[in-house]
Amino acid sequence: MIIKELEKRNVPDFFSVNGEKIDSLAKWEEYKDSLFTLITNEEYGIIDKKITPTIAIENGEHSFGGKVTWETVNFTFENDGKCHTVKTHLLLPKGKENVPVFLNIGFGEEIPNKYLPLEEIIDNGFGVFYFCYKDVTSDDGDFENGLASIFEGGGEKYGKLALWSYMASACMDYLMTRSEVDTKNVAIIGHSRLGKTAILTSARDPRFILTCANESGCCGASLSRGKVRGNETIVAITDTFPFWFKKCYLKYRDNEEALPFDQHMLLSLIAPRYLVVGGAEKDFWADNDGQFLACHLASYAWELYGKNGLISNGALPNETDILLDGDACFYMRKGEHFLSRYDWNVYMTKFKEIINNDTEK
Ligand code: GTR
Repeated sequence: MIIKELEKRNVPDFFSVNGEKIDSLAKWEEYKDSLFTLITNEEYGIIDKKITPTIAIENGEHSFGGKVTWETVNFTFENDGKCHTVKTHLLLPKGKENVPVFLNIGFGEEIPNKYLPLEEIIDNGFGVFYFCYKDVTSDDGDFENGLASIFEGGGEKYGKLALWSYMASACMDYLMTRSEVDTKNVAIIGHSRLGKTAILTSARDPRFILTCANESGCCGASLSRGKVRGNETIVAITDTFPFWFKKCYLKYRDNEEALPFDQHMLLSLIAPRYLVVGGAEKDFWADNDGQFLACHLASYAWELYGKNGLISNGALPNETDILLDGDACFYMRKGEHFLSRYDWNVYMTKFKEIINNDTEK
């Protein structure tokens, strides 16, 4: 079944370079950086200037009936005389040490919000580090505001996904400084465009043990090749959101076969760490089959590390498949495009398993 589907999609073997198969871990490790550069050059762009932000903590009040310590942490970035401050929220179970944390890039200012059932996450023993993506920069073609205003080349050199991703890695830098945080166990989670951001971030930043890409779809976890009616294509995404990408990405509109990679190669850069790709049955736009097949293809990278990628029975996924046994996981739930409590529970289940396996060693 998978083989037939892949034939239809016609995805070249991108684990071969100039006719030579990447058939050892050493070759893969050697190739990884140039692969990431290729993907960012053609699609997302990158901000290569590293700025250490000034950190100011506003308060550390106890919320949610006293069980959460909530700090507002302001990151001020300065570059060439310009500066911008991004507000973040560190929400930790009060009094707990060595806390595993989800870094969540979110849509709303409010906490909790419809995509962030904070109390349940805290009750499961996790902390949350949260920022609203629009505090980083607006979700439009204006590269004169927020962090976009301090890094030159917006649109040409990088798109908005790269900027949100830049902020996510800055958050990771900060988490590394916090003694309450189990810095070996930090996951990144985002929904939809912010799922794309989560993948992009983790592909570059190996400090995230787990990547939760919720319904990230086109230019996220799903293959660009072989879209069918009802799936989002590069034409559709760049018609509405051209500013998420580098301008040069437009050359792949209706021209997917010219891409020198496909999205599974971005996923493969997350190996050997853990990945969970989530889909929803009615989310045709995100192309569930394409997300599943991308996990399947990317598994090759996990195998090079002697790990399992996606473990499946070889059939295309159905609406309630939860394939969490491997290290590159995929699941689907009923319903539409959304980051629900159900989804959080799947991600928390996998995260707990990772932590428990680690402590057993
Ligand atoms: C859609 C977009 C998708 C997805 C989604 C979202 O309109 O086409 O790729 O990112 O928005 O972020 O909610």
